[in-house]
Amino acid sequence: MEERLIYIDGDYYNKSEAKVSVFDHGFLYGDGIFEGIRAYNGRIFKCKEHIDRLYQGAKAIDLNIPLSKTEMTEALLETCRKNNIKDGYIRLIVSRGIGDLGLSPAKCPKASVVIIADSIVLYPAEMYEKGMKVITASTRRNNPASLDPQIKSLNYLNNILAKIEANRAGVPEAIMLNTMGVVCECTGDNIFIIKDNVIYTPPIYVGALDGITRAVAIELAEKMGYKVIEKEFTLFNLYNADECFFTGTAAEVIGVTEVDGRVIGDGVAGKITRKLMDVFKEYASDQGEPIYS
Ligand code: PXG
Repeated sequence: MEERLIYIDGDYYNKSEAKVSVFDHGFLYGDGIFEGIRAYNGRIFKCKEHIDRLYQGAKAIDLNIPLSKTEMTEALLETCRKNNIKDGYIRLIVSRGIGDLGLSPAKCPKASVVIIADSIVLYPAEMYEKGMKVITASTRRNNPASLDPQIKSLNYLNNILAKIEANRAGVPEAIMLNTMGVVCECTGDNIFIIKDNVIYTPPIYVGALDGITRAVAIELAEKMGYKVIEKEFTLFNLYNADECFFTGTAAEVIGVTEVDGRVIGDGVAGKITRKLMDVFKEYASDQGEPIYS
């Protein structure tokens, strides 16, 4: 395959030549934001939603993105075209840009925009069939008063610490609680549980990313006739749920069958979860911003 072409601040570089400065505050301090976006069937899935979330994150960290939303969308589409993307994964990064060795963003005159359009490695197909075994991390999700998990920031150490716990336990994902013990989300996925045919997901304010796949899952589940309630719950409720599933751009919708050694429901991906997985797949296949006219 030809080498990937990476967008950096308006120019395209071969993957091997695509480099940013070691003085970029994204590198020095994790100062910046990013989005992980999917393309299905030659369309960017939920393009506007990802762009909107990026600009909201920028607002929250007081970062001025040097492109309009329209220009950003065009850059995304063009990067996909240059890489012949039909189905793929797009990583959009906006860093604070080049500054000096001090913390202050005031020393960074211009934010930097990077777009990578590549393929994506999914969880093994078998895991979608059989469901996933996971653990709860001892690392708590960032307190929104310190660093709001709604900001998809370049500082993912909180999530990475939880992921290390998952790796050590030999499972692919970890559930994260807030400092009060309320279930928030996972390292890269939102979480849902189902009890007596009602679907529950934590409200965003407990400390979670306002996931775009989460919103789609809520919309589709409601269209299917299920009641979806945003409500706080604890591990007790999770262990005793009939079904559990995760949502995320990378994972899509995936069933969870075991948490901390407790079997969820009857130990296979639940009935409602499986229906939702199918409905999601169908919905995602013909939605989004067309890459090729
Ligand atoms: N919570 C967190 C902390 C995330 O990072 C989600 C929830 C799901 O949100 P979306 O909007 O994607 O439904 C995320 C998203 C990766 C990767 O490469 C991670 C995400 C998205 C895409 C790729 O690990 N996390």
